[in-house]
Amino acid sequence: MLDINSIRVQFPILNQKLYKRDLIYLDNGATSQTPQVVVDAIANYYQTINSNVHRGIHTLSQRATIAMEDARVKIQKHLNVRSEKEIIFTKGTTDGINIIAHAMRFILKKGDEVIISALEHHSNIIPWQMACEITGATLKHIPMNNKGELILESLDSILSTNTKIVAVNHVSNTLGTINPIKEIIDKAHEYGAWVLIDGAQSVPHMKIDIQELNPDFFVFSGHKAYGPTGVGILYGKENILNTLHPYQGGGEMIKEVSLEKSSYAETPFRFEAGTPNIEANIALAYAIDFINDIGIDNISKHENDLLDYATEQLIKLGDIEIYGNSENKAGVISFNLKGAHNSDVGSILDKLGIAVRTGQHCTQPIMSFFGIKGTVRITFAIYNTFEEIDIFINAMKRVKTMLK
Ligand code: 7TS
Repeated sequence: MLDINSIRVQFPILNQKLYKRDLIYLDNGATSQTPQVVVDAIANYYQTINSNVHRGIHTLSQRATIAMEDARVKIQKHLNVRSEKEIIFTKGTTDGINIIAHAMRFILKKGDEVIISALEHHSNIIPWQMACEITGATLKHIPMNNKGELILESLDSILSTNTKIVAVNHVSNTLGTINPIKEIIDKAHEYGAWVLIDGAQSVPHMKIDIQELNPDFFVFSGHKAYGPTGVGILYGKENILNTLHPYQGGGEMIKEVSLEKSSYAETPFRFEAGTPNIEANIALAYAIDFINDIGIDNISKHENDLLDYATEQLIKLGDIEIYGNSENKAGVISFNLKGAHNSDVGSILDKLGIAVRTGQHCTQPIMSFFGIKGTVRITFAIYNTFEEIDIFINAMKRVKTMLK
């Protein structure tokens, strides 16, 4: 049995009152909280080894370099990636997708096709629209059904030898749908297309085995996985990455430079121009340790139990419409109280000490699909408890009497 209280004490931020009530944090899909070990890792970096990496002959610089490169190896092992050269430090999921979509501007041409899905976050839509706009390539998408599941059968008719890349998320941030990415990756590979997986909402919640899944690119954000903001990871296959055009030019990403022309370094440095977010990169490895100390399967199970319980209680409450009813679903519930505006529900919950997200969740196409303006969304992390769900449901009872 997991002792959630012993986990909660590692998150000082949770131990506070908002409007005289205990804070209940149910907005983990936007940003998860950071355990004390991660906060300490950041402070420790500045207190002991702060200096620039990969540059210095002096001891502090060497220590900072070793700490950051050790973090890269820890993340490599955690995702079961073949080589640490395939792990690139980025600013986050958005940055990782943009690095690849930008490189595709040098590859795509008229007649080529890019496939996304109806379930994507804007960060996995806009960069592809921009790449297609510049190159004349065509953007297509895998549609979804009323449960918020991708209609995989349609992929056969959308894929062709013109498809150059398929970019889909692993878990929908708005509906919680867990997409069948292994099938999507295998099908796309039959046509010789690359696949990018947006793992922003899966890495914190389930086991990821890159060598088994075999995507060409995989991205996620540190701040949704108990790590700091401003750091993310782009995984890419080494042989592909070394052929891609770098996103930004600058220090550390070069082999040789003259005033006329330069050659680029190999991955990962090819894509890490300039001084990186050193302390956050190092601290992300501490977040990975935190996850592994609890066990990712234990985290998945606890969040699934919370999902089942909260879904059941919300339905019992009545007058609730839940969006996203896939059999295969992670700890995300998007809903509306019938007749009430999502932001009114969210504002009242906030005054009752409960943090939820409201609105479109950067997924306007999903809102259009359901013909709605937005939803109230609750998303779980390992420190959430069944008692918190009970308090949330009681708060929703109050909201209902106030707004109906
Ligand atoms: N992809 C998915 C599936 C996401 O959920 C998010 C952020 C992103 C990409 C972008 O991540 P970033 O770290 O680069 O900003 N999702 C959310 C959310 O659901 N609420 O706030 C941010």
